[in-house]
Amino acid sequence: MLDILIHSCQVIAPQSSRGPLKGEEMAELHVIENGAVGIKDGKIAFVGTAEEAAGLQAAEKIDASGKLLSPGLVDPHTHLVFGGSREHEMALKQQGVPYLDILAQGGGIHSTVRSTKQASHEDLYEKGFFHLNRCLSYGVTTMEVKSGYGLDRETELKQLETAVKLNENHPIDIVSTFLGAHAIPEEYRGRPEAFLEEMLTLLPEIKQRNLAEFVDIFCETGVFTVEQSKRYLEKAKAYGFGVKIHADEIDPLGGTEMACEIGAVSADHLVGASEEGVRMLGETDTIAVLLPGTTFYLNKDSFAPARSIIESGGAVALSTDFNPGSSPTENIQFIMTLAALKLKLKPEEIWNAVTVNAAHAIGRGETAGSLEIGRDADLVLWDAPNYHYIPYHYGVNHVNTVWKKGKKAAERKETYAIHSIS
Ligand code: IZC
Ligand code: ZN
Repeated sequence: MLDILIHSCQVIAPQSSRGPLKGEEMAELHVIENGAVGIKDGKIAFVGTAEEAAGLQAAEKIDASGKLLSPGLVDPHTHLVFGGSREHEMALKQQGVPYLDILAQGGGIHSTVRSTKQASHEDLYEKGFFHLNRCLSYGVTTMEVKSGYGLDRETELKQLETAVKLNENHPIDIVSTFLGAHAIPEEYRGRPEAFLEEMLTLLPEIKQRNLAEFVDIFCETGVFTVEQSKRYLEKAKAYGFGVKIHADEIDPLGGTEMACEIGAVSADHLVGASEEGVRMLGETDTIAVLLPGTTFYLNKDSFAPARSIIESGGAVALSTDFNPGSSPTENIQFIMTLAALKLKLKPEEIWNAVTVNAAHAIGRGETAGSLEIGRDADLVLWDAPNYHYIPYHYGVNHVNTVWKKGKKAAERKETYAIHSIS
């Protein structure tokens, strides 16, 4: 006897056990029309058609006619734990002041570092919990969270410890990344190498206390060069971390090639990736995590070369890049719309990019981003008739219900008219 049977809806059932989907495979989405999914003891126990499910016993049967059922989404690149916010920079943006100029003038990331240093563990935890709730409400059940707003031992550890506690207490599963190399703090101005050495001294403790699985670096003009990033990430690998990189986000420096060369699990952003970088993504296992919300919010015209990456045989994942500066949004559904319009991804590619490939981009190919028997029942029921609908009807939340490990974790709550005018 099943605990729950959700039936009579369109089911999309990507399978991350097949490995990340590369090139043309990305357009293959497993869809069951008039489908059904059964849950037992927190796991997926049945996947098939509504006819096949007709005889099954279940404690609760949900008629989901006219709706869509998918696995919980995976958001593989966020800076979720931070103090303060940066709405005061909007006027500068409107005047056309570039992101890197704001950073060089001591604003941007530095502004968030100041707020994060001031915040207590409790402040960060409560704020993080609030944002996580929003991510969950948009259909995310697993996500990556980076540090990087401390740039010193104490505050970086405070951020990582907060993420661990959030992971323990919130339904969303969090995968942590150490991004101490996010900017060069004032005390180290002109001495990036010395700062990277200092950040490397944190790695043994982070490893030993299991505070992060990945190490990331912001490889960008005025931050860290490709050479510095390569040396830093190679050392991180030697300590046993998986590595990620913010590559070619604003200026085309060659971080994409370097990421592929050193076997990074993912290379993220890639707006300025070179042809060689795109070719290498097709030939290696490094996953391209694309963040079109950031390009949109930085007010740029040119987006990451997603089609070329797929045509070269690469694997693309999508993410919000949720952070207080270049992408203040938890809405991964809006990112799916940008992926359709700006990256020219097909709906099937988009769904694989926020499930299977996103899971592999954070080392969770075995546990997340999948709708297959035996997996955790992380599911989203959508107020949408089919999977094409989510990227299409944009800027609003289509989630009806989210289940995490078979338990209802979020439900649509909207403001309805309190009474009708009769
Ligand atoms: O806070 O601006 N790009 N890091 C690299 C960011 C954006 C986050 C931020
Ligand atoms: Zn980022």
